[in-house]
Amino acid sequence: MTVTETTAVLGAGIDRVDGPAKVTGRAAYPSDAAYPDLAYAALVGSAVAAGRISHIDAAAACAERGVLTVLTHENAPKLERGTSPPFAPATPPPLQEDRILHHGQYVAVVVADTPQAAAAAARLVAVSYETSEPLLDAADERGELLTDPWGFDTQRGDVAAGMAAAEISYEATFATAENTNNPLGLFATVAAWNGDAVTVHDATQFTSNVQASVAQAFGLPQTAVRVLAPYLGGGFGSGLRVWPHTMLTVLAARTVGRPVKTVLTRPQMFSGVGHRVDTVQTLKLGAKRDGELTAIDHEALQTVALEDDNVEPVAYGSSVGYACPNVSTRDLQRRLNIPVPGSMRAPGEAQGNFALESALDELSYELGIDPLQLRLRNYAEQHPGSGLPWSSKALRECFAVGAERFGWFSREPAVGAMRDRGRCVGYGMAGATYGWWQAHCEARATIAGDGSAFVRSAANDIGTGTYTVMRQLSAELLGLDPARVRFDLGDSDMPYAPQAGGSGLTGALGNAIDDACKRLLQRFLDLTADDDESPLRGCSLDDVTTTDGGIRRRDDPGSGERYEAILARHGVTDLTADGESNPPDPGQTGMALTGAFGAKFVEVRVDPELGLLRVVRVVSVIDGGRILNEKLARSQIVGATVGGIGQAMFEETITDAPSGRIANATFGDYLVAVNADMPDIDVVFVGAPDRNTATGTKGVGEIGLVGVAAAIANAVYHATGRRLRSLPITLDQLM
Ligand code: MCN
Ligand code: MOS
Repeated sequence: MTVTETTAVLGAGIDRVDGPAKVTGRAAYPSDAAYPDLAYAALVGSAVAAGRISHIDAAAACAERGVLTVLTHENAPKLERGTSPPFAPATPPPLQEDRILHHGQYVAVVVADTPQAAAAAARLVAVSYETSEPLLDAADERGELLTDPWGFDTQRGDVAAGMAAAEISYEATFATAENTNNPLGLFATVAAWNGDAVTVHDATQFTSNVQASVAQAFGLPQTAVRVLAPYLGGGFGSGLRVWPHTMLTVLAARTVGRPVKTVLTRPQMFSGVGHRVDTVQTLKLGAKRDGELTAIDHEALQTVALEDDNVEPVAYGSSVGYACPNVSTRDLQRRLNIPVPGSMRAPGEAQGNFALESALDELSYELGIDPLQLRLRNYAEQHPGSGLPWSSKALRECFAVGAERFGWFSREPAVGAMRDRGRCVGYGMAGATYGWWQAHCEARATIAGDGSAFVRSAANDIGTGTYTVMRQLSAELLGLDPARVRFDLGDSDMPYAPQAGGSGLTGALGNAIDDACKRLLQRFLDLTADDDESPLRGCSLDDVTTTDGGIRRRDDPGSGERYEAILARHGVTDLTADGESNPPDPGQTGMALTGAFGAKFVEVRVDPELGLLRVVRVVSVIDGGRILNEKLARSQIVGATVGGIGQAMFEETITDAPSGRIANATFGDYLVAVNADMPDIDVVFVGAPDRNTATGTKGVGEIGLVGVAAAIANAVYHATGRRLRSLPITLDQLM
């Protein structure tokens, strides 16, 4: 009963099942939650980045018509810090003291009858500060330096010996800018108390954790907190953590005794829901003349907020990318007076891969080896750290198929040798690996009396397609038409689910549903076990298949029964089973935990006089294990490629010194890649079902972004001879 093949229901891809609700406006996003008597909160942010509040005067704001209350550190009740599951650590609880840790830190919440009244009164809250000099720069040595903050550093072999054995050595420093996630949907929270229990509608990628976190912060049992998050207007990682505005909304609603809604402003989205940290990275490589790597040494310094535990393995990725015997990777953090960071699509890999894949490109020129050949020369046949076999790896095929589709072999190897109508033409490529972050997940499956299915889990669909692929998967497992399966998510009353993050939800949830459906089938077989009237009498799970709305014998596909017939005959109204999935244990499976792989090929054109850079073609070949819905998976890779182009060429969050204010916190000033910047994006999936889990999927949400920036920078070098080691690549660097 394992689903590993492409079937009529799975693979090719059906349209999004939530599409009609979204385009007709029926899909209720968190900010759409409506309550009679709803009040509105507006948040006041600190105007300085460091120091303390010397005086705060809310009298003028309180006196405004329609204002219900103003909460500040002087009158806010105590809040505990929320829960900290991996990759979604709790943020410091708001309004607990007079210290200021960053610009934009919430110093007051104004609650009023209308959003307009709240926003107007928020401007009347008078705050005086005792300012101290903020730490804003990663290079500022006064900021505390954390080494190996999460135990991710890796050490294998002997890097010094590897360097000594090298015939050619390489060292360079790379820098990547701070980026901001910028989902289109402004994050919002609506909180409504009912006695001692609270319902929270929240913009989140992790419903179950908002429930646990709010419960912990407010000293409630989890059963007193219900979190609803059926839709999210994008997240790209910013919805992984529970942010202060969520806690403040719950607090405000309790204070005024009415439901309260908070919708962040766009500038607050820059300081209040995380960002991709900037990095400075030093990369050293040692190699033989034939291209064999003898040593990799990667040290990455990233920034982090004061009193925060953001996690971002930047250098770490260099330990698993290639088959090098001597590797050291070290991640360092500098604590600064900056807003709390968070994950942004492919956190860590996005920055670290840029350094590694740029460095390999440079090395290939020094060695006179084709960049693609250099990657193949160092192909990791086993997981380089553990030596265990991969549970699936088709990176070689990614390279081969990509090179073929792109026309890599027609590339003129010399720098600046390719021209077209006055433009310098460059071909660049990069390899991409993504980690494996599947977490414990639960699901519940029911077959109703009419033979239709009802499957649920507290998981999230953040625009990815969870609703669709889980309905498909359930239909396939139970042998039902997808139209007869209702799959629902986004409610913390449903079985626990981990974050839609780390590209791990499809694996975690898919395998939990697989387990639930198998247990459900077992319950049916328990009913028919000694049922003389059933053709399934005595059958075990291994003896049957599911199709046409019921169960059939494998040895005699003509004999079987529909679910409703079994239920009716036994006088049972419906049957339910709970299932779960856990990360496979390499100690038991003998296989490494294996994420997605990819190969990126890019063509750029550079105007040699104006420095104008255009990406004209991207070929992205991905090994995502078994693909559940190719249409949606492709959409993931296209979207992530757009994000990668943004990272490479446009996105840069700029902090003003010494105020610590984000200087470009609007869509007018913060550039993202738009339609007019988009090249032709060709996406291909290769590979086989992953052997580590029942459903055989690997994540595809982030791998599409990894490698795009390096491939672009490498293509720029090929076109122009300019080696650009800092992102974003801007016009002035190319003049
Ligand atoms: N899929 C598939 N076959 C697979 C794996 C995935 O068909 N083998 C498809 C499915 O449609 C699935 C989607 O790809 O819903 C993403 O699955 P997965 O890779 O498991 O990623 P998650 O469900 O964990 O989603 C999170 C991931 C991350 S970490 C970020 S960041 C991100 C991303 O997804 N943010 C997104 N994609 C996004 N897409 C949209 N529209 N909006 C975001 O904010
Ligand atoms: Mo994705 S950055 O792990 O939500």
